[in-house]
Amino acid sequence: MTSPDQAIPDQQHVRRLANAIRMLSVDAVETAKSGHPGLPMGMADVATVLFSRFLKFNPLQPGWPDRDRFVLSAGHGSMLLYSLLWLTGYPEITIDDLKHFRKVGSPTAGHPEHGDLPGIETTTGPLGQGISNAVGMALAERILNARFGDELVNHKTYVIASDGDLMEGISHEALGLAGNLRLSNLIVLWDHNNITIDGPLSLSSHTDQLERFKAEGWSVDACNGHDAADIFRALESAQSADRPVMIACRTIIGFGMPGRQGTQKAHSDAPGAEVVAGTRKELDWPYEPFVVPDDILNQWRAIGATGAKAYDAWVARKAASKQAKAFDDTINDVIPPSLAPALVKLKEQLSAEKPKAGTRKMSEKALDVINGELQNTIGGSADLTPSNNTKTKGMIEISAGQYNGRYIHYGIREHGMAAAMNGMALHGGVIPYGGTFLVFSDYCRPSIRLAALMGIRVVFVMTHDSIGVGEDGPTHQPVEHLAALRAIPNLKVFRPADGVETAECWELALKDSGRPSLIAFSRQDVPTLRLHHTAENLSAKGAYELEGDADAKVTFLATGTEVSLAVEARAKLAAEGIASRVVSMPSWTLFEEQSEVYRHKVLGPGTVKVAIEAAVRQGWDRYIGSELLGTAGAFVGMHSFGASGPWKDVYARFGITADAAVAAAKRLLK
Ligand SMILES: Cc1ncc(C[n+]2csc(CCOP(=O)(O)OP(=O)(O)O)c2C)c(N)n1
Ligand SMILES: [Mg+2]
Repeated sequence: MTSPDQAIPDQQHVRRLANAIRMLSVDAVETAKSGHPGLPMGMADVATVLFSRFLKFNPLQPGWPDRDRFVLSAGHGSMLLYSLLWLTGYPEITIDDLKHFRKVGSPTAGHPEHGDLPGIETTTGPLGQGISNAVGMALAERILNARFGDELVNHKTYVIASDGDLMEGISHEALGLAGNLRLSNLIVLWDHNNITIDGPLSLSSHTDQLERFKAEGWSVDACNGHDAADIFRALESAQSADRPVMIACRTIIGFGMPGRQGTQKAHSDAPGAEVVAGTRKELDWPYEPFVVPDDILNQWRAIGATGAKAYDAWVARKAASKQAKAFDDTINDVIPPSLAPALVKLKEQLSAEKPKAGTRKMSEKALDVINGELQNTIGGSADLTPSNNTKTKGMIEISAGQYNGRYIHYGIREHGMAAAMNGMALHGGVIPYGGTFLVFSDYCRPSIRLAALMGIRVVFVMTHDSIGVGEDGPTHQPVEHLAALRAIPNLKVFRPADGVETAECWELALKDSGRPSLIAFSRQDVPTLRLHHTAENLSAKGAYELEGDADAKVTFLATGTEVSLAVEARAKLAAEGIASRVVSMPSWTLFEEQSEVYRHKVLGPGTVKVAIEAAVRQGWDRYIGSELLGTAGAFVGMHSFGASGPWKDVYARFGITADAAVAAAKRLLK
């Protein structure tokens, strides 16, 4: 509700509503013989006040763009969320789903999985991710608010975060970002129960969280998390804050579970029949498992129904708004049909002009076109803007109170940036892309993994993609990263060879609304290789023959900057009368999705294979054969960390050269 009822909630009333959450959680965990009852029981009162008095939501319209977002960052407390979804009347969740908590095929997974049920705004479980996604959601809200005004976009993001969420390093990045951007629509409810798995929080932390948040520019407050009036007071005063708010809710973990409450024993595990019976008694809940008496259920359903009025009013406002169509297009992240021809034009221009440049610069050229055609791309970088080439002409910066821009300075917060981008994509209405060095993809990896798991459109721009980084040396030279990223299911990994492939890969990344993409770009210059213009996106199949002879004896397989080495190697072989072909493989991910016939043909049956990539060999055996089985082609690439020096010297030092590829081919032909 936008303007919460002023009446102070009645303690006993809230307690009884909350006890429904508590017992459903206990019964579900007991039935599953696993799970986490402690958090749902501890935070039930807080959640009840939030859902009944503040949260703007409509279970019958879970996709309502102007709903408040509720993020259970401490995903282990999933039964809190599932109970609330069922109690408030989301039609997609049934009492049977609660009975099948943590069972294969049930939407009530151990931790909340976005997409399994409406109302699960993001996938949580890896601590720290949810609170960081929430920063992105709150930011997306402000960006859209700046564009469409209060009448269409004016909502809050609420987070329940646990001790663990706040101890994780990523939380530091997230709250620094939120504080700097002064996201006053973000409210974090910290489950301040002083307990973690190993025991009292004091075993591992004495952080003064209130001071910490304050230092990052947040407004802070504290309340007794079992006192309805106090919770209400804190939440109400948070509504008008001029900065993000953190409320420390002092709670007792496992509230109502005899012998376990207040201790780490309440955190997880089935309590057992005796404790369950004791809890029923303690909470004065004399009903069968999974039974919520009508009076309580009806009250919960009434809470769920309250938001319909606000929803209807919003629908009416939108219908009357001149911006209705623009808003719908934006919130649905429609890619305008003009994008494809604009990128084709760029490809044609590049094929004609043949620039010699780093693919990161080519990425900027593609982004110039993209950001001109799309209104909802939001760029950014983790303090490497001039290196990542992520900021294009005329992009206005987003800053505290100024949300009408399109570029975010995430600061030196790679993990926080990746998680915030996930949150922005989940919110909808913006398509985030953000950059750092490929070597620091490790710093983003848990969030990249979650983007892939959720299947959301986020574009991770990773420049300086090999030993071609040069002088900065092995700390800055990725070698194992491409292999590690290719191992993440549902992540599209791209490594374009030149400006033309770069434009193609960008198009493929943006067009796919159901998957994240990661594009690796070079620092060092490469020649334009696609000299014959095609309107067709040749990168769409993941790999294709760039050039070749019909009677080829050798196939060079390469990605990114090494494709030009393959082209050079082919010319050298040709001079010796040996026919060969060059296959560019900008995306293994997409190549693997092609028909067997296509893949077979592209790989060049009957030819010897030489793979060239300035990265570790892992994965290449699939295309060139196995050394162990004696069927191997050759691999020209990295077998160790890199070295500091001018990039050409580093390539020579590790034997990644056209001559090495030629020698390898000849060896195989013998
Ligand atoms: C990144 C990450 N590390 C470890 C875990 C395993 N884990 C789940 S909950 C938890 C900490 C429990 O303490 P707290 O966050 O305070 O939750 P509470 O027990 O109070 O519910 C840990 C270590 C995890 N889920 N995510
Ligand atoms: Mg805790």
